[in-house]
Amino acid sequence: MDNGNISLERLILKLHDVHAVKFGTFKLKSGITSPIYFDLRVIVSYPSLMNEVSSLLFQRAKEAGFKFNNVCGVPYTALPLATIICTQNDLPMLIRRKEAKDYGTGRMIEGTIHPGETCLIVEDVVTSGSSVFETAQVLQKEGLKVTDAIVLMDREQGGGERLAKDGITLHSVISISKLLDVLLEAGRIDAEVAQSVRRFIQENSTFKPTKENGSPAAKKPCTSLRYEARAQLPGIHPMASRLLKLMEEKKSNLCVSADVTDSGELLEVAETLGPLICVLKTHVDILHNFTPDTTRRLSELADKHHFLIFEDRKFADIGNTVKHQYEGGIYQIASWSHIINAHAVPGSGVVKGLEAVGKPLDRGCLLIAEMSSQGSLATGPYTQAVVKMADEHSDFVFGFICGSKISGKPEFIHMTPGVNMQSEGDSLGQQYTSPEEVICTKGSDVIIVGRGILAAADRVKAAEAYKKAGWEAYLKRLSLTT
Ligand code: 5BU
Repeated sequence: MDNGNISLERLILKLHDVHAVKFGTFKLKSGITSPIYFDLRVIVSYPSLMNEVSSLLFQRAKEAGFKFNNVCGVPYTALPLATIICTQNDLPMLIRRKEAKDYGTGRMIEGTIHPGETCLIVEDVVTSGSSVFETAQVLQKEGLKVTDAIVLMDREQGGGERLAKDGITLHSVISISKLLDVLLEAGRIDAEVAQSVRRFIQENSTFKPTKENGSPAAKKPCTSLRYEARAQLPGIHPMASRLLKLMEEKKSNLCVSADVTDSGELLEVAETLGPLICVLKTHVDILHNFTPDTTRRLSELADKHHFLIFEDRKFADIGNTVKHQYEGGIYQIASWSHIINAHAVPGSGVVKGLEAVGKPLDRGCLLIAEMSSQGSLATGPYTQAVVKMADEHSDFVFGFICGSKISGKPEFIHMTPGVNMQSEGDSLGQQYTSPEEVICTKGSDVIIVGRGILAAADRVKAAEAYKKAGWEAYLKRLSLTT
């Protein structure tokens, strides 16, 4: 165990000692009843605790490795924490006023502002991320850049994802999972309490766009940029640019998931639905009669009907193995699939291995950040880590498989499976939403539809309906944000 871990555990116990974290039944601002409550305001009465919290916050910022020129605490609890960080590390501080002065300058920020500089935000507890976001907006209005926020306690209820949508990475010192583990091990709480808190957190993500939780994501539609404008962004990945242009040309954000087991049928789907789609997704290993001729003819159809091929192989091994899986074997995926996807579980080696094969062939990769299936473990901090991995490998990674817009960068493409206009799910855990929900409310870019089209009596008619619904949702999103 390193020193960082030792002091983190000690800190958690101290926070519990001073009742900064409480267990019981608490009515929150939102009206929801919570089994856990944080009151970090009490720590101002404990100077050594204030120093400890401040140094762990600063240490976390250093570990995250980004650069900043100023520090601003979210009023009020984080104000003294920001002060300590700044005085101890010789950093300029900015103070955000809660209300503008009605005399003098009327300014919302106190301190010397140098537009173009970066300001780190410090906060005590994050639930939905809205307080951090409001502070960021005020700083950004003054010409400051806000890319990162540090928080002592992340309640893991969607604040990180919500901020990521606005281009702010949230770094936390203590996650609620860590807090529960430490308190449980120290005998401060029992397994039942820990379990009830875990359940509460899972069931009350503020990021889920429901009316009940009044999530900002529910109220605020996402990106206002047109696909064609995003295609022109400087530095955009060529595959993202190609896809965005193609979507605008064909007026289609529909990817058909051609989950058929016969090669002839796959080619027929490509021939008949090709004109209506931007991407054709395959699972080549479910074909019972695959030959290299299948993918040769599929490539011809992709050229003829202007769509991209996406082999949904979900690479998830060490770099050296995925290189062989991508390039070789019977399927030789790299030779015909424009797009592939990968799980981030193995760490960045998986992307490096795939990139070594795919980059010279001008291919692109999507990272699986969330899954549509019930009980998926790809949520919260995992999803955030995937976004970070994509940022670090944007030479090859050009987007995500996800349920909603998870990155604030318009260069990244968001593709969402689990779309069906007739059904709510299947008996094996698949969960469906509508094209409108995916594109307009959740801000994703591409709908991925399998059985919604394949199981229809008339596949062309069904594909036309999904194409229309997806495009109308995109136009609605534009109209709501312009
Ligand atoms: P469906 O028939 O629309 O349920 O098919 C969805 C397709 O998308 C299917 O090929 C899955 O393998 C794929 N998929 C998914 O459904 N959910 C995910 O999270 C991922 C892929 Br990743």
